[in-house]
Amino acid sequence: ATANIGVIGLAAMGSNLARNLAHHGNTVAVYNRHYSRTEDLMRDHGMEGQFVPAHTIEEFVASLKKPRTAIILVKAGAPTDAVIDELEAAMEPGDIIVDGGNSYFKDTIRREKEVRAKGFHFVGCGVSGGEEGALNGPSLMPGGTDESWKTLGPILKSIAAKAEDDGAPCVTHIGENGAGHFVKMVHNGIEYADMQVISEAYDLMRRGLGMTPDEIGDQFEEWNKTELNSYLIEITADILHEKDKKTGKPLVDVIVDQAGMKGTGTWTVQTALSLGTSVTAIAEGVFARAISSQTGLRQEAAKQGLAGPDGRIDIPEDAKKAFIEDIRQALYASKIVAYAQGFNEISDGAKEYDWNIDLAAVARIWRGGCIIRAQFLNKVSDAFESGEAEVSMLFASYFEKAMEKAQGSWRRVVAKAAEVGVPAPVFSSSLSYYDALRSRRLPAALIQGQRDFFGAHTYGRVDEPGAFHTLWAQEGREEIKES
Ligand code: NBP
Repeated sequence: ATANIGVIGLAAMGSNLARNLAHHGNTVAVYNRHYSRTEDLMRDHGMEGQFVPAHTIEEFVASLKKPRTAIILVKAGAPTDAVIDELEAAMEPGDIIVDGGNSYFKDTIRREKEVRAKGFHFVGCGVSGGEEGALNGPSLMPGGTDESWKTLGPILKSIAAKAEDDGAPCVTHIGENGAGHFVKMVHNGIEYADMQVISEAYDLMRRGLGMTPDEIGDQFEEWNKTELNSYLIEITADILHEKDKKTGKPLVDVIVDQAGMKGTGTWTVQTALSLGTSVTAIAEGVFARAISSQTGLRQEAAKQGLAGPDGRIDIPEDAKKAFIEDIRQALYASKIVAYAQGFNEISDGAKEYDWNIDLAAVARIWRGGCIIRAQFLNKVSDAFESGEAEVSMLFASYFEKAMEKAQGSWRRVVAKAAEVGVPAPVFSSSLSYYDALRSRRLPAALIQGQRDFFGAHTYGRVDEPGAFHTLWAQEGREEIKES
């Protein structure tokens, strides 16, 4: 046996990760169900490092040094279970099975339990950064035992992206069993919100202010020099500057306006709903994609010609610049809310599933390699590091100040969007979330009254402990104390 790590599944992600491992001095056993992919990898990239190609899973396992460590990169779901079964049959207790696919964290919790019962280690590892990241340095979110981290940690550190500011590898041991895939899921949820706030800013400049994609691209380029500096802002500028080869039009204008999704955003929201965590910015990001793809509904709406203003923001030329700055501030404030909500979901998940997750470390490993990589994650990790963000990122002094500064702009933008009829679901729901947090008293008191009225669900009183019920049907409406 010569290989210190193995990769199973050599489609886009697996072959790139295997190459990345080989580039960093690992001897990599490689195996794919159909040998043709293994052949392709060896033919096209075999000279890039040390690979040990295998025709069968037994051959693959035999080529691994102990403790044998195999990273699975096959389609999430049943294919992953099938490969785990095959590995278990060929491996020995003490060996480490790593699932690098986009698995649902509850599947990972189940698999970890089953695999551990047979004496193996199981690591569910979130991998972010797409194919490019897998090759040149992803952000990695492994969950599993401390013991498996001892073997796996140095290997993962060698291939992870390095943060621009301090060169730290973008990987940390997230926690036990499903913790890594949970954090990866929330990462993707935040990504939905982040992409949507950028799109809302674009829409307000495009439809609202009548700017061209080129002009807006220039604006994003400028914004990328501010606290918004991030991968997503950078690629947005590039996309907006791109011209269609066929028609010469801005490419963005020939792309169908229906956003796809693969499900991790939906999982983030479903999980938040069951945890009772408010993740409105993420949810609106997911719903915005959903409505974009409800083609029947949109076609019918177009036929009906629903009444409303035309989206144009009528402001004098000399006020335009200030309004564009308002939009930038609204984007920043909404983004901060989305991240605050995402981190709350991670905290609530950690409580529910008994994980000890270092939120500062999570923010640090998102600084490089992944899609949401951004300068501002340095501030996020500082906020968690200092303890100021323990309850919410919004309470850390840096973000408190940012929100204070942004807030006038944010309100103007949300009000203007509503007035002219440009949808801004994440801008506006984030502002509502912020205002709900600021409110000393919420109208939930009235809801409790309603619940007690029709369902005798009881309510609490502000001046006395216990549960109370009003006999609404009775004359005189007597209140009774239930406990
Ligand atoms: P795919 O998700 O397209 O899966 C293709 C691979 O799965 C092939 O190697 C295929 O083998 C293998 N496979 C299947 Br399908 N069924 C199998 C089975 N029953 N037994 C053994 N192998 C089986 O590949 P990918 O896009 O490279 O993604 C791999 C994983 O990484 C997925 O879980 C994905 O969600 C995750 N991920 C992807 C990205 C991305 O940007 N693409 C990013 C982050 C995470 P075959 O060649 O023999 O058919």
